[in-house]
Amino acid sequence: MTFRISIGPRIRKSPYFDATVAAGVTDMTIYNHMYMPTGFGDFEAEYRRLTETVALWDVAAERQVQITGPDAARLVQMLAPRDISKMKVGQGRYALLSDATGKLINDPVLLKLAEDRFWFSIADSDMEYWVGGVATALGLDVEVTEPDVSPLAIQGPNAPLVVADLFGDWIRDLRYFAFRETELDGIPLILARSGWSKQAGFEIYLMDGTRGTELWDRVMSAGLPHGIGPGSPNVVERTEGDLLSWGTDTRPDANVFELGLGDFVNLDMAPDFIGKDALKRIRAEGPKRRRVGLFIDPPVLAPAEHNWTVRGPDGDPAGTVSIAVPSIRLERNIAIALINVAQAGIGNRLVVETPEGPRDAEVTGLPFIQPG
Ligand code: THG
Repeated sequence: MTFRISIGPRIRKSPYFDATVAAGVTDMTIYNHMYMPTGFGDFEAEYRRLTETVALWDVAAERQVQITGPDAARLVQMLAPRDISKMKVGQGRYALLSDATGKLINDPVLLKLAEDRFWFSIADSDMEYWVGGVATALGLDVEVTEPDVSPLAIQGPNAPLVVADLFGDWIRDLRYFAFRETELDGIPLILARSGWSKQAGFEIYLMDGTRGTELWDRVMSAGLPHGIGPGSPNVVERTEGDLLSWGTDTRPDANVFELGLGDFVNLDMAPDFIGKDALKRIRAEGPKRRRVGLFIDPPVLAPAEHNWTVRGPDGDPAGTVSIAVPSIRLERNIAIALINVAQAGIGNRLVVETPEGPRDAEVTGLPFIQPG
């Protein structure tokens, strides 16, 4: 069976929509109520571009939740389990959002644009309502909006060459997640060193949604000598490098520690934040599940992200696979799974219930491939 998704105003088009159609997009998903390309018809070529040359991605669906006003920093600190007091204007951070029970409800990148202006560059959940709701409950003097801002990612080992040709050599001095407001042929934008891959990369935050095609075409032209082509967030590369995909890897009830994100929370700092008590308790008790890698026995699997059940050798439930793919660089099936701690030891043998039947698997550490 094949079916189509009806196009209507409830699902939004990215400013790069027309450009990606012209570039031959074949697969789309919906993320933050917006179409987002996931394929251009030749997965292997797209993977090679990302890992060997450079790829251009429409990630406009990574929407911004903007917080402005006198209480902006207070609100951000209440939402984010990291110490933001030392963040300077022009810096970014990976800043998880936990609810009061320690559950991961989004894992945005946080950008500080001014002392009283921040963006959460969000994953696929409705954060504008959460942020606005918390501001309302606390009676804070802020405005919470979704601005006209649309990220375009340039990812791959040649990304610095393309971006230096477009903007100049200063881009080489940007630290990870740092950004600068600038323009290109009069197109207003922010250039950041970031992106959802383990390759070198930059993101352009377009600040005028009417100029998406112009920007896409300009970057494509600059990238041609460096081997650029269209691509999208890459399921194989991200699994090899262990980048978390919120909503795919998280499970509705998974907390920050189970997901292996403890390095991104500061439980011992003075400021309060939502989830602090719960996360302290979870840390003290120890998480019940752990995010691990699995090597799944041959033959080659079709990529799948449909929560396959994992069992112990006696058939007892052990957890869930969130993503399983054939690794192109390792030439074997790899998966990311959330596994009960007792069965999550490296080298432990488990059984994965795939749609083609049970498959033996072995627990391994993450990431599968170290960057660099
Ligand atoms: N860019 C922008 N917005 C985004 C994403 C992005 N919003 C949605 C989603 N991606 C947010 N999630 C992540 C997850 C991981 C990373 C970035 C965004 C990431 N992690 C690095 C890692 O795990 O190695 C670095 C983390 C660190 O050391 O601080 O880059 O991609 N605009």
